[in-house]
Amino acid sequence: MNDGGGTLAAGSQGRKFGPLGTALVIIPTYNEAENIKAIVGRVRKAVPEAHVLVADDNSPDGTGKLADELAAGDDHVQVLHRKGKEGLGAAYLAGFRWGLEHGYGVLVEMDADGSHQPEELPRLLTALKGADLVLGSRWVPGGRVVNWPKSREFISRGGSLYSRMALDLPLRDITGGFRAFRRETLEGLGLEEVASQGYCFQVDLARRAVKAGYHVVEVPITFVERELGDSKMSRDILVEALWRVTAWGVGERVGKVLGRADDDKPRQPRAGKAVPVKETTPDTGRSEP
Ligand SMILES: Nc1nc2c(ncn2[C@@H]2O[C@H](COP(=O)(O)OP(=O)(O)O)[C@@H](O)[C@H]2O)c(=O)[nH]1
Ligand SMILES: [Mg+2]
Repeated sequence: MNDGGGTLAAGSQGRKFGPLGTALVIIPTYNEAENIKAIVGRVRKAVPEAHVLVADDNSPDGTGKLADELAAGDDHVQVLHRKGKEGLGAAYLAGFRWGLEHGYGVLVEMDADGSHQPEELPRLLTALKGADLVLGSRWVPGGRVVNWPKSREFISRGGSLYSRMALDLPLRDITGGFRAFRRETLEGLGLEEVASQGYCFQVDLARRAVKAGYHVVEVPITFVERELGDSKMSRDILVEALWRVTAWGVGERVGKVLGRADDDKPRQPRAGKAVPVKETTPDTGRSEP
């Protein structure tokens, strides 16, 4: 299904959703000098009304400086300079905080390396009109990966399957990082408690959203493996994901046995209720478009 309406994956139906505010596309970078200009340009073209925040971890290859040059010539582009490499999760948490503080209504996660195609963003945003969280998904009908070695596909599919079973999540692509959140969704996830950093950061957010009763929709995407620069995937990142997902799964089961079902209770009233959403105007400190 490629109509942007999304595939129902989890959460309640029949809800009314408020209008979407201005979107901020957060792009975490570490050594993406070869990719940053092209990816920001593609986002600006695909969704001209959206703003971009590059969250750079002081990349030794000068990505941050290139991003500054882009920002100097475009009032829709901002750069968050961080002191050093702290992992994808920490960069996103800082980017979310910045976006929420500046009043954005939609926060988007997107990689810098072209794996997530900006041209698919309008479909994610269309689906978000009827959802709390939209996941770009490789593993629902219509989704696919291009130029991935079988080994990467095996790890990715296996990671989602394991997370799905261990955490009892009705989702297909749980480790993906092309996502659109309503600000209210992020505000309800308890981000201050999130400590995960690599792939399990994505699992952690998806798990929190489902357990909190949010309406999560998966939209098929075509994921294109990077052509330039290097992947930061490492054995440590995989090990972190494996132990954290396992620990969460065991924790949930033990909690159930001991009668603590808190995790399964929605943090927010869900079914049949509209989430109050106010139209927000980002305060970027610059003149508005
Ligand atoms: N700020 C920041 N970005 C990171 C870090 N690690 C990875 N990234 C970015 O996260 C995105 C995904 O990383 P990538 O290496 O492509 O992972 P892969 O797609 O799983 O191979 C890219 O835009 C990276 O530049 C980090 O420690 N800090
Ligand atoms: Mg990548």
